[in-house]
Amino acid sequence: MYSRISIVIATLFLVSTGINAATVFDNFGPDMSFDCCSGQGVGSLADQEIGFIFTPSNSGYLSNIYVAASTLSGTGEIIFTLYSDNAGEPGAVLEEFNLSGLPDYTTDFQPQQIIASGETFLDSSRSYWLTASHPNAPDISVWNDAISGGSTVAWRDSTVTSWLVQPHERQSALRVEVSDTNITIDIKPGKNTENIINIRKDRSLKVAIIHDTGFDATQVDPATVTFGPANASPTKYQVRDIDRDGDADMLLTFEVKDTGIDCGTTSATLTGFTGSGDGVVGGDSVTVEPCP
Ligand SMILES: [Ca+2]
Ligand SMILES: [Ca+2]
Repeated sequence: MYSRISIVIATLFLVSTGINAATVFDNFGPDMSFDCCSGQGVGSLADQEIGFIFTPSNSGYLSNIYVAASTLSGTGEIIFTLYSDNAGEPGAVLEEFNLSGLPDYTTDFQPQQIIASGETFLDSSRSYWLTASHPNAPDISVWNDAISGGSTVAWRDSTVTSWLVQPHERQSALRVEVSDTNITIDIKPGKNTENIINIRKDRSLKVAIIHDTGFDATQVDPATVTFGPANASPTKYQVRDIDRDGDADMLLTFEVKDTGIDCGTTSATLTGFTGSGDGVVGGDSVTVEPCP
């Protein structure tokens, strides 16, 4: 299914922009700056959730989100949820991201990178909502504001069954990046589908980019590939027919310690570019052991 869609989208990009579209929404200031000392607090009321609507400037598969999130009290966790837009308010949940270990509010910190699954397609003719909520209310975390810009926010708490949508003088800090093409990757190709990674014993990890209808895996430039929560670069690569279907796939090797895969990791995403500059993204599940 995705192969045909991918071809169409890649073609549209070449026609419409001529370049790979990476950043499709960004309200960070120079050097990823944001407001240290203003933001949307979530968690103070049970299940409070707040977010704003944005429209991507180009279409593509969601690969990365950057936010600035901090903790005011409690466990330092926050949940970001991406929704489709349903007649001016958040509709269906498209993807959810949990962040933990947030830095303290009003301190100087780097924005957080959230690596998406690569499966969610963002359409530039549509709008989307990204909201923040707290898994442990009444602990409070903060989605820090951008330096400038207002927005339309949607808000709800446990006493409100529907969304309240209203204008707001601020906008939360957000960068959204997409890739043109969703690709099929196979972590530990040929092994069982659980993709078990022993983080004590395994030193290297093999990941295959599979040649699919409409996507030639050998077109990926290995030098542009990053993998896992820590954006590891491959230590080596080779072109081989991994799935034995007669066409050439690409096999990449990573050092496990470079990938950032750890207890709590349940999937890993690979991104890269083809020689002609199209962004590619794909994900696969992992099972990490030994873990408590
Ligand atoms: Ca596998
Ligand atoms: Ca093959």
